[in-house]
Amino acid sequence: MSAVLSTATTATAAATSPAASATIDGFHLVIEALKLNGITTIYGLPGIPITDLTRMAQGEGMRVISFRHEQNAGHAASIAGYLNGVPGVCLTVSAPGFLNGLTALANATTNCFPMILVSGSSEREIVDLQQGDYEEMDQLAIAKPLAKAAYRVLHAEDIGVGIARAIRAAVSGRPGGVYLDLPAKLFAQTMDAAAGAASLIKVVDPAPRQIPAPEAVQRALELLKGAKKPLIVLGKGAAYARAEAEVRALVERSGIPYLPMSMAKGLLPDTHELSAAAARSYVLPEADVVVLIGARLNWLLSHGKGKTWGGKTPKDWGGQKFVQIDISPTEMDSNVRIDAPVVGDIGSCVSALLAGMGGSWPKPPAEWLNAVAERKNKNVAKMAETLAKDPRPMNFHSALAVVRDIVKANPDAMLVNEGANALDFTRSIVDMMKPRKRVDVGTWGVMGIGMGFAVAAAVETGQPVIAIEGDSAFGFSGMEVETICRYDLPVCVVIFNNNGVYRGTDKNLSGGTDAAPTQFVKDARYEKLMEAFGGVGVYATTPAQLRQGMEEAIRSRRPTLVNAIIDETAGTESGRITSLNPTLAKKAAAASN
Ligand code: OXT
Ligand code: ADP
Ligand code: MG
Repeated sequence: MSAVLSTATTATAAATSPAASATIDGFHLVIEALKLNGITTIYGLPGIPITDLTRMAQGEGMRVISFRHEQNAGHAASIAGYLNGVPGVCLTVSAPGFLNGLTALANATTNCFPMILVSGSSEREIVDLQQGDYEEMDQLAIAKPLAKAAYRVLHAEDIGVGIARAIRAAVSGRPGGVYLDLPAKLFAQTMDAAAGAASLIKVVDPAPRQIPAPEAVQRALELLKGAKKPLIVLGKGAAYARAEAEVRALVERSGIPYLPMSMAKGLLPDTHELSAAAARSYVLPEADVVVLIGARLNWLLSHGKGKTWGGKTPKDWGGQKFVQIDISPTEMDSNVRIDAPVVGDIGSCVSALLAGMGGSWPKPPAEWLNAVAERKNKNVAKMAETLAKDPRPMNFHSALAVVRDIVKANPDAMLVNEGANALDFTRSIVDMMKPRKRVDVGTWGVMGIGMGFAVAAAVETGQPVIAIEGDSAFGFSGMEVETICRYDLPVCVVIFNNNGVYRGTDKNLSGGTDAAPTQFVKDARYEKLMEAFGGVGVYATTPAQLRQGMEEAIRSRRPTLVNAIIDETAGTESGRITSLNPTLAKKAAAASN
């Protein structure tokens, strides 16, 4: 506590008269409360009323990463939270800045990423009477439905409690986004420095282990023991839980094939012999008992029913039995019956399963393992054939063959990925070898995470970052290349430039001269954007140029943007989720009847 006291006193002394040197103000209480809890970086965008907070935080030794748009700062904070298990903090101004941060807050809540959106706000008395204050908005009310929790602090002596509550809410149980409203007047409030220091709370055990009930573990083991075609599905919850050692032991001891969801790739190396990623459409309908570990049965898993799961009609259940390991009890039965719910943190639950399995556990029947391996090998061989081709113009596959090699050679590098085709092809072609190295559009399939995630990935890990971006996807956060250059981050952005959303060949249905809604300016020179801020721009029309550009970026650690020109006819509508497009879904349904 003495450290808090002395820093606070020094900082306050600089800003106020000597007589008032034993006081601390709201600004410094916020800073000290964050630092006390191990939060050392703020992602944000300054302005009234938080400009001085950003300056003072930097002055007090925090890293302040200042963005060009709050949405990107928010996404950065959320992925920092995911990578560290400590909430990432995004700081914004009131109304418009706050609103700009909300997409990221909601996305964090949806994806179970712990973050705290801290926004300055206008005066309560004026806001509540709607008297038209500067940037007036009832921010707390607006944030509530989009956040796991939302709090407002009115008095300096409550800052410690407010930040403690925000931290606990963000990381305990199912993680999520928390909103913390700090009205302008709060920052200038002062209190006795010793009392201020005493009011701060260092949160003890913010994400306590949650041990599963022994009978739940037993039920799951009995179900698994009788399985003929068991399958494990790993989700990003398992990656977030840092449960890779336990999960690996479970997979290897049980000998059960596993399917990684997108951000769970690398939890075990994608080259693991029990990975069934390349046999996805075979294992889901065929499996008889499925163990979900930190993965929800949402749209990405076709809600656990329908044709993907072997149902006869699109709505049928496939008849699988499910074990689900999750920290959130209400996740159970959310889409289909969960026969063996195991509620607790993944590390504790998987450890309990391992303990219950004892020394000897029967491997799954050889017919099942052989069938999965056969299907997987066939798909891998087919993919290898496609990747070996070298078409002109370059297509997604020939470009990704290069990215795959570079990621393989740099297993510690972070991979950020967004787009449609640029996302889906990357996911299935680029193997990940280590946990929490792949971050992407997640549960919402949201575009715009790219540069925010890239900045935070570089800041938080210190590793090189490779961002594989559709040209449309990049546009949502592209201005942050200035941020990347300003902080001189080792980020290599690769834009898969196919002149548009999904492809560049759409037609204006009216026959008019306006471009079609999905088309962009042809042959746009995105690399010049990076050059404008002092980074390196590369224009690549061949895999060799792409390889050279990426290798040099990783070697030099200089901000680099490779504009990779992709055949504009190569993509498909919505990538791999064409079936969700209402018109195409209707056509497909008609064709299958
Ligand atoms: O088993 P089968 O035979 O089926 O084969 C599978 C695997 O077994 C196999 N596989 C392998 N084979 C060989 N070797 C290996 N290693 C291997 N691994 C796998 O490959 C296939 C496919 O495997 P996968 O991917 O696992 O399986 P599948 O069936 O695809 O999985 C299903 C899903 C649902 C889990 C998966 O598809 C998935 O995760 N999808 C995520 C989709 C997603 O989120 N997409 C992003 C949103 S699309 C759309 O909304 C876009 N918008 C609108 C918009 C958005 N999103 N946000 C905002 C704020 N505003 C607007 C926009 C604007 S995308 C977009 C921009 C698009 O344009 P860009 O220019 O950016 O991008 P381009 O398309 O590139 O132009
Ligand atoms: P994916 O998109 O990879 O399938 P989801 O985001 O759908 O993953 O699911 C992640 C799940 O992990 C959520 O249901 C969440 O409650 C759960 N989860 C997050 N952290 C933990 C943890 N430490 N222990 C157990 N479950 C967790
Ligand atoms: Mg595109």
